[in-house]
Amino acid sequence: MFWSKDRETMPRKDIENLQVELLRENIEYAYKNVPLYKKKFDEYGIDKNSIKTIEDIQKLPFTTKDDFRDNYPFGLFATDMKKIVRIHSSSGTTGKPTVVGYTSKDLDTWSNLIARIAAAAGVTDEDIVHIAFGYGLFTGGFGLHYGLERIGAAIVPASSGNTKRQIMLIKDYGATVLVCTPSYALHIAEVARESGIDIKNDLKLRIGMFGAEPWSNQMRKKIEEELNIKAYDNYGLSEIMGPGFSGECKQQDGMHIAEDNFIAEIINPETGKTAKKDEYGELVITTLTKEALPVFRYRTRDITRIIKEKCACGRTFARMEKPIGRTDDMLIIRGVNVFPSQIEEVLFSMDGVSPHYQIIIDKAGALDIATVKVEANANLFFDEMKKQKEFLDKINNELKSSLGIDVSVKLVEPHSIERSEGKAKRIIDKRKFE
Ligand code: DLL
Repeated sequence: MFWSKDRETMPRKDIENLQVELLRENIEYAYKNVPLYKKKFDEYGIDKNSIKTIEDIQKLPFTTKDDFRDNYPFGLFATDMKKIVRIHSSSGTTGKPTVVGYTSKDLDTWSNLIARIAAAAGVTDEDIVHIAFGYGLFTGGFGLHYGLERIGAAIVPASSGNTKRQIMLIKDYGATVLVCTPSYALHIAEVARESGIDIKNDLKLRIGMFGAEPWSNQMRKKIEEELNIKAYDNYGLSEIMGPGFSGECKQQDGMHIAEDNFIAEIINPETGKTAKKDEYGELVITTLTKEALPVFRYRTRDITRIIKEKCACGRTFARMEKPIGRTDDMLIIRGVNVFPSQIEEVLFSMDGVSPHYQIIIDKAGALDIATVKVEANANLFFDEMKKQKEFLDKINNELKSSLGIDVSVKLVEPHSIERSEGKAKRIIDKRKFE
């Protein structure tokens, strides 16, 4: 299903022409209204005439999280506060949060972009949508809310917390769509099962729209089986708007990027150079229609790749693959680069472990050491030492053959890893406390 078919099926040439036109306008707009961009563009000798083709975007300087920090709280806003009607911010574990603002035009654009990804996942005005993202400074709750409302669905703004109550509401109100993080979806399934709910018969859920954290295709399979739904991924980040940047269609084969509102690039995170076609690298995003907060070449630190081939659904917008992780979360274990998501894929492909895990990273000299804590299934021979050892050896071998490294795996009791109601805390990096 399409929300804005003319746009979503534009010939690629027209998409690029539109991007060039909007980028040129946006450079002029930011130059006039944002001191940081005036300074950066002067330094780089950039004006709108520097952009003739889409590749010319590579002439522009990057924007980073530090630019947001240095201009905290409102220094990057391009409009005066009178025009700002909403403020969100990213959680940020250390230091000041990243603050983002929206004009009413921005909120309108945002709702349409969410409506687009929801329609692509098959949500209609007949659906009852349970939103279990936190409503607050986080962009997830309010972002999804207004877009789904625009589709005409009935929204249950449950917000996060109190999982048992959430399940009661999902059941009693007959929710057909669940919106939250993938890790919370699994937790909801777990608590529902334990509370004696027969998910297939007692619940009416049919679609999940999950995002805000990395999750593997194996995890998707688990969620789909456990909740008896189709689970669709969507991606975004506060700095460029929030959710709505990209989302999956029925093919579940990459998230279509709203290329009429953003330019997406992939760069080599070390050199900053544009990656080759189909290559993995860091996603860099330029906004084309944001009024309150235009951002040029924002370095997301998320590692993914972009596929431009036409999708079977008919959309021409390029797709991004599920991000495999963040550059900040990449481990170098004995010289091998590893992302936590690769460890997740191996764990989830094994019978006997539950989908709850944590990776603890420490340093021994110059080397990173990773220990994976994973919960055994309740019925996994917890007292039988020999069988347990055999099982651990099997996981270790599996990890070694698929990642080429040794990680030590610890089986822990069911329920001993903390469940999250928002983004799961998968990585405990002890190196950062040194
Ligand atoms: O997480 C926006 C969002 C809300 C997206 C709801 C989707 C649904 P932030 O809190 O600023 O914004 O965090 C952004 O989360 O840079 C990624 O590292 C990660 N992330 C978001 N979506 C995905 C996804 C929201 N689908 C950061 N897959 C991003 C993998 C994701 N990582």
